Parts: sequence; C-alpha cells; structure tokens
Amino acid sequence: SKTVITFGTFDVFHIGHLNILQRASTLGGRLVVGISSDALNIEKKQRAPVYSQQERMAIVSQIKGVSEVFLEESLEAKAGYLRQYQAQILVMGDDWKGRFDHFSDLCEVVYFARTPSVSTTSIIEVVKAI
Ligand code: C2G
Repeated sequence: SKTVITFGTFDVFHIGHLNILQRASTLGGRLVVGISSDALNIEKKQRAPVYSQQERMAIVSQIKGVSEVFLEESLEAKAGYLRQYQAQILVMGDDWKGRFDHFSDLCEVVYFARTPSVSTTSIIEVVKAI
C-alpha cells in the first residue's frame, strides 16, 4: 500500500484541515504530515502561529488516518522529505496548484480543492471581533 505525504502549518486546527487529512488518508495506507515549524512561518508569513509547533504536531498526530508527523523546517527541503519518507503521493490543497508539479519525477502530485470559507486567518478575525 502507498505512502502519502502532505505539508502544512495546521494552525488553529479547523474543518478545512480535517477534510484534507481525511481525503489524503484515503489515497494510501500510510499518511505522513510535515508540520511547518514556527521559524518557517515567521520567515515566510511574518507571523508566529497561534499554536506552537509542538502543539500543532500533537494535534495533527492524533487525527484519525495520520500515521506520522514530522517538523518541516525548510520549504527547500521538500524533495529530501519526499525521499526520506519514501512518499508515493504528495497531496496539497489547490491554493498550491501547480507549485509542486516539479516533484512528479519523485511521486504522484495531487491537489485537492480547499474547503470553502474557512481559514486560520478568518477564524482569528472572527475571534478578534468578539
Ligand atoms: N486547507 C484546505 N482548506 C482550507 C484551508 C486549508 O484544504 N479551507 C489545506 C491547505 O490547502 C493545505 C492544508 O490545509 O494543504 C494546510 O493548510 P495551511 O496550514 O494553511 O498550510 P500552509 O501554511 O499553506 O502550508 O510546504 C507547505 C507549507 O507547509 C505551507
């Protein structure tokens, strides 16, 4: 059976995160999830996640269908992670459509439609307004 890999921050875990992990887990027998580190978020998004990397890894590791989590410390290390975990399928949401196509020499690349109208940013805005 196949090893599926996906990556993300999974901050303030929500239904969009659950949906993509559940869909990814149906593609193979093993689902490995790379959790973007706090440092990577600060560098790429100029904002620290609400939940720490330890908390985000603890949450995602307990989601049904997730076999293993690891810390994604660099966006440039993706090919290395794909090889390290012997991934046969890379899953990402379609906000990343096309941007991982060059990994198709290493594994199958699949983009799933994002769950509409939910994001960590929108949740932060809603909570701020309370
Ligand atoms: N997602 C989704 N629907 C939403 C929100 C998110 O399907 N409404 C998906 C995203 O497309 C992504 C995953 O959930 O595949 C995690 O989302 P983020 O935490 O926002 O991940 P991101 O910071 O984009 O990942 O190497 C990539 C990096 O780790 C960045």
